[in-house]
Amino acid sequence: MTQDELKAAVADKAINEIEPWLEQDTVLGIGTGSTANLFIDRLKPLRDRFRGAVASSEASAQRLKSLGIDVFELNSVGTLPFYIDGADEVNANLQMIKGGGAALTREKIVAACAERFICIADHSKYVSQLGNFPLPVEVIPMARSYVARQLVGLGAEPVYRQGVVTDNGNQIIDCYDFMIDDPLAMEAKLNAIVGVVTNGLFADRGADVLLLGNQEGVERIT
Ligand code: ABF
Repeated sequence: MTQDELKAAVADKAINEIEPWLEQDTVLGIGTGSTANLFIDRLKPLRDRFRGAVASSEASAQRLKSLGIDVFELNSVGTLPFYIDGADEVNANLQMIKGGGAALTREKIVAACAERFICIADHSKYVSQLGNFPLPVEVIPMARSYVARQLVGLGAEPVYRQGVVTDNGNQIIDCYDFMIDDPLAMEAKLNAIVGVVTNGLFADRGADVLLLGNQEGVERIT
């Protein structure tokens, strides 16, 4: 199977995972990226079975709306039963690096409100140690150089993602050459730097279920 076929297979499995729980008042948390997009597309035939969705990016919100699915502001809904999203890397503890698409802050907020985080990914994302994928850090623009210097102090090679403005009006620094031994501790350290809005480590709130596509099928890891 190609990588796209694997992504489609995990999107199908995610539909199976949530379908029995859909009710008329259900609002789903929906992520961002190519795997999440495949999941969104599969929601169309189910759209009359649930109330709508909260999206982690403008792009996902537009895609949902184009399929006739209502999109709500997070502040207008309570807890979400599920958050379904992809990842850039995920380890055996279901801790992740996310934010390659620059939506990390909203992804983290929506994930925080979800009872269950279902991560959907093809096997290329499954790693023994997080950090080969450059870790994104969202920063307040005026703090960018200061934060970059602090990141060097932590052992990273920070690179400003030129030309990218997040949905929140901020900038992204990607941390290269930054293998992460202790994701929980590093997530907290990065969050403590003044000017950092969020970092792309999802360790404190990792996934609850990983649907991992490989050549043998879709593995369900909890
Ligand atoms: C979101 O989309 C991000 O956190 C992550 O950066 C990316 C994964 O995208 P894809 O599914 O296209 O690989 O989940």
